[in-house]
This record gives sequence, structure tokens and C-alpha cells, in this order.
Amino acid sequence: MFCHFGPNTFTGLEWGEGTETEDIFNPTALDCNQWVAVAKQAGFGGIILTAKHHDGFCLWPNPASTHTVRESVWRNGKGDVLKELSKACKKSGVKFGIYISPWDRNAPTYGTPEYNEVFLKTLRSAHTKYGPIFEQWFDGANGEGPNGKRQVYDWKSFNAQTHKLQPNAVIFSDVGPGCRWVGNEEGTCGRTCWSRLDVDGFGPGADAPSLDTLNVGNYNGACWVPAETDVSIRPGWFWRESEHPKSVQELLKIYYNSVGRNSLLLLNVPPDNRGLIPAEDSLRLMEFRAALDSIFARDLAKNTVKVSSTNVRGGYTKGYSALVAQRRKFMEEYYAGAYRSPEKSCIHIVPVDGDPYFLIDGYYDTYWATSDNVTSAYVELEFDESQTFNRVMLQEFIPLGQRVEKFHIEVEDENGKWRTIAEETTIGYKRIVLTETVTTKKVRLVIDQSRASIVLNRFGLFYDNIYDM
Ligand code: FUL
Repeated sequence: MFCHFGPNTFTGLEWGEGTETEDIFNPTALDCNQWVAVAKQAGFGGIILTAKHHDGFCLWPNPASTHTVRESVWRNGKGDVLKELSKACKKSGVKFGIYISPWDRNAPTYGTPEYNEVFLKTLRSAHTKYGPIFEQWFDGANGEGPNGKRQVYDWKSFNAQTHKLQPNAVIFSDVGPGCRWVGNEEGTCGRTCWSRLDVDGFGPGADAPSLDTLNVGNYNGACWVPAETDVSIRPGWFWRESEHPKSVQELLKIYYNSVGRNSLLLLNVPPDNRGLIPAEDSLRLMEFRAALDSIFARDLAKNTVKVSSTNVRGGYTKGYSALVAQRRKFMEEYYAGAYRSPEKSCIHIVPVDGDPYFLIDGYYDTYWATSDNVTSAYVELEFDESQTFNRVMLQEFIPLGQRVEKFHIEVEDENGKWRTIAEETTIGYKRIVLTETVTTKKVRLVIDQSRASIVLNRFGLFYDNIYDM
């Protein structure tokens, strides 16, 4: 969840001028526990707060600035939104992240080399006082400062210091290095979406690759920089009394166009001038959550009685039950920590090649794989009774890269004839294909082209009677 909050919440502006008096920031009932409770119930994994937007106002007492909560009347200058939010997040197990705009319409040094130092100090302060952050969100905006000059940003130092102080934080910008902007603010990732991107010679803001490239990635991109789709639940990024949240239909569309297209979703839910998420937004989020829960509650692929494929890596052709039992046991131990190395926080991934059954067994780390050089193959699910669905969920086992470049889905009709219901390109971490509503006893996922042997771990089927495409 993205939270845009600051002087603009009180002035109604999207981009503050930087000349607003600090006293304008004066939420009457700020409660970050409420934001976190809403986020948690809606199913968000983390919150990213605009700690400093273009107006330069800092929501924490930043020692590198004199335009902060400390200079405001709010809580007699003793308030600190980063402190409150980071605490609330920690308590609830929601991750905490920070947006900081390098563009600053208030900082007197903006437009001079000195500002880069000020900005590094600003980052240091935000990165050392509030515990671990999961994402540092860098806006690429580069407008004019109070003296009419633009800043030449020292991205290298900004990233290096961030990595040093917050080694586990994903750095977002137009070009990563952690994850990239999706190229628009409408909530639409490319139907083809590669997590790879060429960043050499590019940078955030004006130096970014074209919007199209950000939207679809680069097939042969040298770096792994997955797309993150940022979009607001309301027309603006900041709260405004006259504006209202999007409908559940619109939110579902955004979900399918982002999460369903190999992208992260960062949905902005702006707190109001009381410092609370308004009831209409939290209500809408709960409706959205309920819709997702009902759509994805029942994976019809679980009703499969026979799963087969044209190729299986390792040649496990004699049935999979022994292998599955072995794998289950391994997974139980694995999740209990048996295979984690004590000195590292990361998990050792011990891949098990395999049977197409792994597409429907519910584990992420088990997958169907084809032999080396087998880059086209199909999987077929067969049911005793006809199943009705209109959503197909596919996932690649991303630790082994993003491979699939072209696929289609076929169903068998009553006369035994196969019919194509969808033709698509990439899959990635997760792909949700929207199809017409079909009722069938047999469905095939045909991988037409893959960069290397196919490594898929999910083939799910769902029925959505809420989103009207
Ligand atoms: C943009 C900003 O200019 C908007 O105000 C907003 O913060 C959006 C998320 O990023 O670059």
C-alpha cells in the first residue's frame, strides 16, 4: 500500500510549492495503527509512505532540513510520522517502506552540488532511525527548485548509501536497480512483461528508457528489474474531500493488469486531513479483498483426476506418487528450517525437477520441468466432471529465471474437438489469463516457445463472476 500524505493533504495540491508554512500540516487524529490495520485486513504485505514529497516537507524531524514536522504546530513539533508508522508496522508484521522525492521545491541548496550531500543526509536519517525498510521508492521527478535550477542527481551515491544502510531494501526507480516503474500511473503493466531490463546508459527520470520499454521490459535485458505498478485508489495521489475511491470493478481490472501480468502492485490509499484512512476507502478495500478471496477461493485444477504432459524432465514417467511423497517430506523439513544455512537469512533452494503434478500440488518450490532443449510442450488436465472457469493462473519458478515467451490455452468440447481460448506471450512470476467462460473436462496449456527448458509451478483454474470484462 502506498500512502501519499503531507502538506498537499491540507492544501488540495498534487505538487506542493515548497513555500507552504509548516503549520499547514496538522492532522487532528493521526493514527498509523489504523492505516496498518486497514492495510493488513485488505491483504497488503507492506506500506510505503511519502516521507518527503516534492514540496520538501519531511514527515519526520530530519536534521538535514528546516521544513519538517518539528517546525510545525502538530503535536507541538514533537510528532514523527515515520516513527509511528514504523512502530505500527512492526507490531502488526506489515513491512515498512519509504518514498523520498529527490526533487525538493523547498531546499535552498537544490540545484547545486551541495544538495546531493543534503539529500544523502536526509536518506541517512530516514534509513537509520526506524528499523529495516523493505523498499526505498525513488521518484525520478527533477523539476526546478526555489532558485529556478534543476539538480543533477548523484544516483550512484544515493543507491550505494541506501544499499549500505538498508541492505535488504529493494530500490525502486524508473530503472531499479531493485524494481522498475511500469511506465504509467493507470495501473497497466504490459501484456508482455519481461522482468529483465537494460539499464546501461539509462537513469531515472529524463534518462529513463521509453515508457513502452518500461511497460514490457527487455527480452534480452542484462539486469533483473521486475515491474512495479503504482496507481492510486483515488483520482489524485493525495486525499481530497471532493474525490472518491475507485469501484471494485476498477480495482479488479488493475489487479488483473498488474498482479496478473508479472508485476507487483503498489496501490495508493491516501490518509485524509485527520490522519486516517477514510471509511469509504477502507470499505472499498474490504470489498476488493472479499472479491479477490471469493474469486480465488477455489482452484478448480484441484479437481484434476489425470495430469499429463508431452515431456517430463528426468523421465519420471511411471507415476509420481512416490516422488511427491518424498518431495512433501522434504518441503515440510524445508519449511521447518532444516535446510536453511544458519549464517544466512536466505533459503537454499534445492530444486526437484519434475512431474506435471507439481503444477497443481500447491507448493511454489515444486515444478514441472522439461528436458534440456525442450522448449515447447503441453500439459493436460483432465476432470471426471466438467469444470467451468474463466481465469487461468500460471506461475514460473522464478529462481530459475523467466523463460516462457509464447503460449496458448486449449479446451476440449463435447465432440472431442480442441479449441484455443487464449493466446499470450510471457508468464513470469504470475500470470492470470482472462478467458471467456468455458465448461470442459479437458484443458491444455501449450507452451509454444520458451527461452530454455520450461519450468512452471502453477496451473490454476478459477471462476470469476464479479469482474465484468
Ligand atoms: C510522481 C509524482 O510526481 C507524483 O506526485 C506521485 O508521487 C507519483 C507516485 O510519482 O512522479
